[in-house]
Amino acid sequence: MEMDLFTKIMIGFALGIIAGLILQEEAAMFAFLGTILVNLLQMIVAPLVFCVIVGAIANIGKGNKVGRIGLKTVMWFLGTTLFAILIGLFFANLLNVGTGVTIPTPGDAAEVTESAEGFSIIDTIVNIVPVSIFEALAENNLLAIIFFALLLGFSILALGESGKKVRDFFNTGQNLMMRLTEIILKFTPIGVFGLMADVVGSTGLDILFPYAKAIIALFLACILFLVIVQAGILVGGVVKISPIRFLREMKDPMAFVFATCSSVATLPLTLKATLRLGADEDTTNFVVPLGSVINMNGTAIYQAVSVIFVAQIYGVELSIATQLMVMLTATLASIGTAGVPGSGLIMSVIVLEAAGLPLAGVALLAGIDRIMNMGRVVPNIVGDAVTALLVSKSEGTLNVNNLEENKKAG
Ligand code: DAS
Repeated sequence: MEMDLFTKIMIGFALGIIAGLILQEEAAMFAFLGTILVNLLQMIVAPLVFCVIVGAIANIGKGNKVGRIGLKTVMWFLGTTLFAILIGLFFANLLNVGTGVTIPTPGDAAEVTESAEGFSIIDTIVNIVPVSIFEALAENNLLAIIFFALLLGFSILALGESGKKVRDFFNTGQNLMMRLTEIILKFTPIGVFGLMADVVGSTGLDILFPYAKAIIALFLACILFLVIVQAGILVGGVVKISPIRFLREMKDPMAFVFATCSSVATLPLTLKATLRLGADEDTTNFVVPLGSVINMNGTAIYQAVSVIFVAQIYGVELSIATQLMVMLTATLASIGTAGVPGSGLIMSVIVLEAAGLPLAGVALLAGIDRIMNMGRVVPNIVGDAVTALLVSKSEGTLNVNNLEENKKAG
């Protein structure tokens, strides 16, 4: 029987700790395995984001109604994502998730701190428009990649029927990149082993404390986000569906996504539950699939927690300007995150890069990624269902009372 990836990562994690304890400083010889993992994750970022965004836009359909629904949907997606990041930053700072151990910054520490501080808003805006898309792809310049991908996606949309071949090309490209992500993540247990051996070899078991704090911060932030935004404001207040009923209908997709860590794989279940809750079919079929690709509230929380975790572990102070940059990048990173297991980890490459933090931090995060993924993926799908209900309500098509009818539809 094949062991699942989670079990393998946990074995790599445990063996890494044992090797570090036994070999102490000499365990540094395994550090290169962690570096290979970081390289692999960096390698996939640009093509993954590019294909995900182009595919998501090129598939949204046309017409006035779609335009109106689309605008409301995207505004709500963005608003909740920003709020999610704030909650993530709050809990990460409250628990000081990265304190308890300090790992020396790889390379020149001064350089790292300097790049974290030397950030300018004007330069960032100018850099959104790439001189060359190939350069943007080569440099993992997320803003520029998203800018170009959006333009390309809308151009494909404008081509209508004659753009079918290009659309199919990008749809296949999206699936291809997701498959490639799965393959790359198979290396995670080995990378995690090398990294844990190195870290435990040089700092002992102290790293386990920040790990525990980061996991707790993420879960608390996700729960609070679900309660305030989804259950409180929407389900209870605006849409007026009782949270109990919402949970009853959503429990299957929530349990499934918790186990599989994939919003895309959970899509059929989320669609059915949203219809049963009373959202109309057109809205549901537009909002939920789009959300499974671009709306990742839990991933946004995760990016906030992970950036504070890595900064504190390496003893880097994040200025206010850098924290603002983190918010912007984490929002975009969550949009570019594919709905497959581990993709949030891949996107943390971008967020750490934007904050000028050592990318070795990604390998540190890889050790606890599956557990973090289980937590963050639940708000990801709940956000999609709630947005569909909200948009449906605003269109006057929400039908929350007729549960039997909705059951048939779902
Ligand atoms: N696992 C992704 C999802 O399916 C998101 C992530 O990795 O953060 O939603």
